[in-house]
Amino acid sequence: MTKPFKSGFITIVGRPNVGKSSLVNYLLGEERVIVSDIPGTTRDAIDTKFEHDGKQYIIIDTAGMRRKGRIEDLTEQYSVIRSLRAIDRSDVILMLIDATEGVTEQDKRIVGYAHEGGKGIILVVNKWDLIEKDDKTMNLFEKEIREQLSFMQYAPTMFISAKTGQRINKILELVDFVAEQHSTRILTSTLNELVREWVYLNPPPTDKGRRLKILYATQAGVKPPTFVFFVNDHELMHFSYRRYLENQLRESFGFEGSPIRIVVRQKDEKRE
Ligand SMILES: Nc1nc2c(ncn2[C@@H]2O[C@H](COP(=O)(O)OP(=O)(O)OP(=O)(O)O)[C@@H](O)[C@H]2O)c(=O)[nH]1
Ligand SMILES: [Mg+2]
Repeated sequence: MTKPFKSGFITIVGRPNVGKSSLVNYLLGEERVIVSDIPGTTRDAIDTKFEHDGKQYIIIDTAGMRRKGRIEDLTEQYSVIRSLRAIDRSDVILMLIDATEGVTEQDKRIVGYAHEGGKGIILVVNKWDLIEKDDKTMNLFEKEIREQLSFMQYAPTMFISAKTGQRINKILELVDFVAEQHSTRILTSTLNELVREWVYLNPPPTDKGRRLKILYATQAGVKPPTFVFFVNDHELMHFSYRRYLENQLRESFGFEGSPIRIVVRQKDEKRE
């Protein structure tokens, strides 16, 4: 039996010269797109279909995006738009970070766009071959990334070399895993059982004598997983409690590499 087609669209993003096209070529096993050490080589977002392990993928190589203020010519503006549209069309984003430069402001902006768009995200540190390392280097680097991109603790990281091929064979496995997490559906009954438990363990604080009540919850969608909590009064849902619920959802279900959304709806209730 063939596995269901899940991992659809992958887009590779990152600043100019980080190695996006090199990675695409390595994954395809051929020199499909142009690689050069001149930043700005790729001008257009190029879609390539390929198969791996009986599964089909479409991978999009994008033009490296520069800092906003420096975008002068129209061709470049157009290629930025194409890169953003490529993100919109994909399920999983491979965000390439240059090991020799660390996370840049531009990286934060691109990854922020993918996060807001609810995309599956993997942080891929490329050019790992250029780093002088000992047994602590990877952990330190990872810690640094987590600090820089504090809003996306959920994204897994990988350390690769698109030049030597180091760990590239693991990328598609991780893409499949994140795509699965990104489209996970939780049974309403399971969800509500857990929500009751979470509220019991940590009841919402009162606000001017009134307490938030969660009446029930349901998953409204996937890609990204979106949860609707029906409550007695939406103004009583504070940021900290929302974060508590998000943490509990992640603890129970993982959703690795995927943002999750929480929507709060007020449900009018008869007075007791
Ligand atoms: N040492 C080393 N060099 C790399 C690696 N990946 C890419 N390069 C080199 O970095 C340069 C840029 O690679 P590209 O793949 O063209 O980079 P890109 O991100 O597609 O660049 P743009 O299309 O200009 O945005 C080339 O000279 C590559 O050979 C790597 O993992 N290690
Ligand atoms: Mg390129």
